[in-house]
Amino acid sequence: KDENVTQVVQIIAQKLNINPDNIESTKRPDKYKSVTNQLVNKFGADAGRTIPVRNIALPDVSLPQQLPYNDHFSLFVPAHRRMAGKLIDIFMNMRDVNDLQSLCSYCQLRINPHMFNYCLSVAILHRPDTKGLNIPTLAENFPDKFVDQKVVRKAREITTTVQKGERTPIVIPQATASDLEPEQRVAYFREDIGINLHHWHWHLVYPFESADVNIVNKDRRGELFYYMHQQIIARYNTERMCNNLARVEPYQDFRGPISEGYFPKLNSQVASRAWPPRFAHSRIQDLDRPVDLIRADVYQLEIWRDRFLEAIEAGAILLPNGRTHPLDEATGIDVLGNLMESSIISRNRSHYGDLHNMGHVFISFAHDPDNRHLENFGVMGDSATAMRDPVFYRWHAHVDDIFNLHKAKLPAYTPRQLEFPAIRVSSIGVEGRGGANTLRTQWEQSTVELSRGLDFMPRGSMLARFEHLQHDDFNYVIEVDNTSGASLMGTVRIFIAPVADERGHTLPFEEQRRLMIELDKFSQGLRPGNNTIRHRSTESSVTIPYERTFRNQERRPGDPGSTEAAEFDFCGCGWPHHMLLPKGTAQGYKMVLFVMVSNWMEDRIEQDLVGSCNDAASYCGIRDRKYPDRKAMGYPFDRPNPARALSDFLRPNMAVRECSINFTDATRNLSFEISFFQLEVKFTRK
Ligand code: CUO
Repeated sequence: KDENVTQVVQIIAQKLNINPDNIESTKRPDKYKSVTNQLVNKFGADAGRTIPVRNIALPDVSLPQQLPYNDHFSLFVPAHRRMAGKLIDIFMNMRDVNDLQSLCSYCQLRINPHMFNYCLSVAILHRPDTKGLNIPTLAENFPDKFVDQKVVRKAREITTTVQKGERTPIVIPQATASDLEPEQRVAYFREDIGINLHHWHWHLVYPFESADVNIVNKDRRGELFYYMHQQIIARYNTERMCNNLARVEPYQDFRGPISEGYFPKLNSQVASRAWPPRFAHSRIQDLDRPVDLIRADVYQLEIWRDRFLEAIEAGAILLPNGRTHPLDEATGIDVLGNLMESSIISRNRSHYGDLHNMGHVFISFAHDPDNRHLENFGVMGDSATAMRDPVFYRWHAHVDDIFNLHKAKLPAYTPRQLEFPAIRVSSIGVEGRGGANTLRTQWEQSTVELSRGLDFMPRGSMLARFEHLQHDDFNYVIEVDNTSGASLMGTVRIFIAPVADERGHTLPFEEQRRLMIELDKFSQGLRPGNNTIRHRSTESSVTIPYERTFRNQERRPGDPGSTEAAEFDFCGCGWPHHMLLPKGTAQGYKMVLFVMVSNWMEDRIEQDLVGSCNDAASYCGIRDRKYPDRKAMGYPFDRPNPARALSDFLRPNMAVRECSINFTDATRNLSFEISFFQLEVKFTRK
């Protein structure tokens, strides 16, 4: 074997759209050479680095290979999940990084690229020897899941016809529908690249299936599934209200039509197919798709749902051995979350089934339930694209309603559970460029580099511009009085929520609490006497910086800057900072800012956080650690309370402030350059 040839193939083959059959032929040295020569000719001097590949005894990858190379891959389709679970295990069990690399070289052109990318990303996130390794975000490898097909086509055209220095950026169109479609008003949220990347990354950190149960069974995983998606619904509903839309209607009548249509305007490069649309008023139907090994009736979804309702009503779930397990205050939501999702740590999958995942599947095949048109699933079938579709929020609103039934069974928090004796919060406010208690939002234009995500040919830079929501940075200013005479530690929890419903009526507590958006949570030392806490919005425990959403520097442990690189794997999970605040309105959208200081001694989890990424822990948890707050996620708004209004709920250690979010329909002069391939971000503020 010619080792140099092996090396060159491993690097270059991945960059080119090679027919896998040609690569199969690499087993035979003569053909192998001819392919290599082709590659070298095509790629030329740009192949600057070679990677030696160890010859290993290959594990059996026949199960994952059953998914055709050019098909779509869905985490929600049970058969795909099983194949992916197997591949994750194979990757996890490789002896060391070199063996893993050899296996990857083998798999790369034999395994469906979407599944390969997903499983390798999960393995890199979870193997102890790859923890410092940066994983490429999906936007790098598959920009076609994030960008209008017209843009990709245009970019190809320009890179072949226009000289490098003479290209002007393509503008990524914002509209997937016209003004006739009211849902279009919140398309900037649904189709935001950062939001969709967050969602994909979250499901990567919390995979459904693996033989290594530790990968799936993370601390309070089921509860985080509930909470992260609950927050998405709270944010989306607020966003809708800013745009004169009513809160989302839960999708609960599985026999009724789905009034919203969605035409994604995305084209899959791997499958060379447009992502199928869903026409308005479609209904989900019984599925019989042998090609996906799916045969399921809508009736099944209803049965599973009814079993959840029964369990919640009874306050206990049924276990496979016929016994029951109580849904208690501390762990009930976690148990339910795992049953609902469902993952392999569901306590009784044969009884409670696969409600949430199969909801995605039924909806995503509404256009072709029996495969008669040979169409693939719609965007709801892929965690990287699902949030683009209005029906995603309708489905998750229903899922959230079910969780909320359980929360409603729990006793309301007592004053003792809410108060922090000796601590009085006298005020909260915000200060920023908008002046006191006024937050400002506007559009911002960013530039993405598409050239390397097109077809991996060295064509020179090709930029595309897109617009997204942005807000001015601000500070929270919180006045806290500590009368204990000693220093104390507090947990500061900050939320924001609308004050009025769609018709302008003041929101009752029960509705408002479900719209509470977590903005930040941090621990804070409190000296005896008055304390003025100034805390920057950019330090939010919910978000990751805009640059990190897209960033992917190719660094490895040991490389210069690797300490920083170590932060970029798990840390890709996090709500994108540019979407921290709702859009607001031109007149100023009234919201209430809420702060609570609770006793950190009761909240804290004793654990070492050195070297771990924890800056978006609220929605993502902390890698290999416990969720860093003992309280229920969403506390103190996770359960109902007899209070009629927020003002009745307040205790001395809480404060509120009405503020307004003022939106300016203009584009801020801030430019970013993001390469989809390297995801290297440069930005300059002018
Ligand atoms: Cu994240 Cu339904 O769980 O998409």
